[in-house]
Amino acid sequence: IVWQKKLEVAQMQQEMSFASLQRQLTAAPTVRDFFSALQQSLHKPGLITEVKRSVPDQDIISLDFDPLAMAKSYERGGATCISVVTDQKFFQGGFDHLRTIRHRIALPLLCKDFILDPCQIYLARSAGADAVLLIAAILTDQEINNFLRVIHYLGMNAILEVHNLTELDRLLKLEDVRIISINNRSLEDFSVNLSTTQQLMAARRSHLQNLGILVVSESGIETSDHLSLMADAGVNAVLMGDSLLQQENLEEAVR
Ligand code: IGP
Repeated sequence: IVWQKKLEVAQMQQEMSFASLQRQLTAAPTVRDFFSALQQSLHKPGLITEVKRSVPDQDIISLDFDPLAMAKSYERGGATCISVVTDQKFFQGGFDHLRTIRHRIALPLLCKDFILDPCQIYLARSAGADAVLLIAAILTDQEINNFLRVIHYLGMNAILEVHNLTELDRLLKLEDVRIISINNRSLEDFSVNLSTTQQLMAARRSHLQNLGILVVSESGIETSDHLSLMADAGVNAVLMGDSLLQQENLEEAVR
C-alpha cells in the first residue's frame, strides 16, 4: 500500500503550487469541532457514517455514486459525523467529494486517506475536512508527531488508527492524542473481527478514559447486535461503511 500511495502523493506535490494552496487554505470553511460532536453525541455510541465509492476487497461498486446525496441521507438519519474516503488509489475517492459535501452538510467531516505527507493534510483542510485519519501501522512516531502538529495547527482533530495492542501502546506514549480508532479489519488479510475492539478495550479502557481519549471502533459493524457489543466494550463511537452502502434507504438505515 505504502509505496504505491507514495507515487500518488509525489504527483500531488508536483501539481501543487504553494501560492494556490495558501489561497485555498485562507478561503477554507471554518473548522467544525469533531471531538465535541463525538463527545456530546445523542446516540451512544456516536455514529460516524462513511461516504465511499467502492470497497477493494469486495465487488461492491456503486456506479451511481453521489457523495452529496449519500451524506445528506446520513445527516437526515441522525449521524453524528461523516467520514469521507478521499483516497483515489485504492478507493476511487477524492478531495472533491469533501468539497462537494462541505457547504451542504452541517456535520463535522473526517478525511479518510492514507496520509504519508503533510501536503495531504493541507489539501484535506482546504477541501473542508475537520478531522484527518492517521494510520499508526504506516507511520513512525516521529511522523505521527509531525502530522499531529500540522493537524492541530490547522485547528483540526486527528483520529489515530490502530489494529493491535502494540500500536495502541505506542500511541499512549505520545502527547496530544485525543481520538483513537480501533480498526477491526486486519491489514494483512482484510478479515474482520470485532473482538479486536473488545480485546483492546478490555486491556486499556480505564487508561484511555483517564486520559480523556475518545475511542471509535471501525469496520465490520453491521447489525444492532454489533452496536451493543461495541457499546459494552466502552467505545464512544462506531464507524459504519459497507453495511450502510448495501442498504436501499440510507436514511432509514442510519436511524
Ligand atoms: C469502514 P466497513 O467494514 O464499515 O466498511 O469499514 C472503514 O473501516 C474502512 O473504510 C477504513 C478505511 C481506512 C478506508 C478503515 N481505515 C483507511 C480508507 C483508509
